[in-house]
Amino acid sequence: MYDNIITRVEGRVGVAQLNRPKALNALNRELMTELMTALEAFDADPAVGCMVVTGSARAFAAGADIKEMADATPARMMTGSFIDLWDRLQRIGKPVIAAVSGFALGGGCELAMACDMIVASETAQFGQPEINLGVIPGAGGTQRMTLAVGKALAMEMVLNGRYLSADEAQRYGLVNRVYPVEVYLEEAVRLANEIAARAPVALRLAKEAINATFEMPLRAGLDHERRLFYLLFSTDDQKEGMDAFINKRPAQWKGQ
Ligand code: DAK
Repeated sequence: MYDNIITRVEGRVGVAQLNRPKALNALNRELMTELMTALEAFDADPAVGCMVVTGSARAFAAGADIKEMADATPARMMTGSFIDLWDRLQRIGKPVIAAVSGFALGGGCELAMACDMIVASETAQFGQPEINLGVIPGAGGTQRMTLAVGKALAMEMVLNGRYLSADEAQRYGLVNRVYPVEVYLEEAVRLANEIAARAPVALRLAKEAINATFEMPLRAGLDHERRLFYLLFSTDDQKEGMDAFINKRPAQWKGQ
């Protein structure tokens, strides 16, 4: 069905695996189009509760495709809808986990950071080496990396091309969990299935509320959170969850 990615459903988890091994999963337009189409299809599928985006053991993704970008002009980049593809990820309502092994560089690192959580293998390397190409990150690297690891380290990474190992990335708050390369993907899917078993509408709104932190001042974020909280009292799942607690039984979520 796709040429540059492989998709499958494991339990209630939609897995999208980047598959351009010869280019270390460099993110060209075709791959990004397929990835966004696949994630949107998972988002619309009630059998899927959470998603995992992954690559290979050697490379999550070594960045945007430098060969595709080399001759670009500003006008072509602005009008070429490449940026729109990246923006589509922000409109996915269900949680998305990046399962990262090997190189996560440039756009690869930005793609992982645009997901909601990162599970890494011990061999993962995170970096924003665009400075070596005479450019800077263009898909969130200067913003999300700084928010994740702080100004001091972000400056080193973006100005001087410093990579973070998986352990460093976890220590500095970029990565949720680190596992041996043999099991990182399985563990990411296990975590995703745990999340997928939770109340679906609450999951969506929880993700939306946390992500609002990066868009709004605190007062507006608190007000937004409260409105989402009130909204959940219109769902069957809220009634079910609280009744299940009171009657000491497991809740049965309907996603309504
Ligand atoms: N693009 C195209 N091809 C790539 C690539 C890339 N980013 N990375 C690797 N490849 C290709 C290599 O050219 C090589 O192909 P052949 O020569 O065999 O045909 C093959 O993958 C294997 O790579 P190497 O031979 O280089 O393998 P090594 O193990 O020696 O080195 C490496 C691995 C990952 C250290 C090295 O390949 C490397 O440094 N790659 C480039 C990393 C990089 O600079 N990434 C940042 C790219 S700039 C935006 C959206 C996104 C972006 C910007 C804006 N908007 C929406 C506005 C993102 C920009 C970037 O990511």
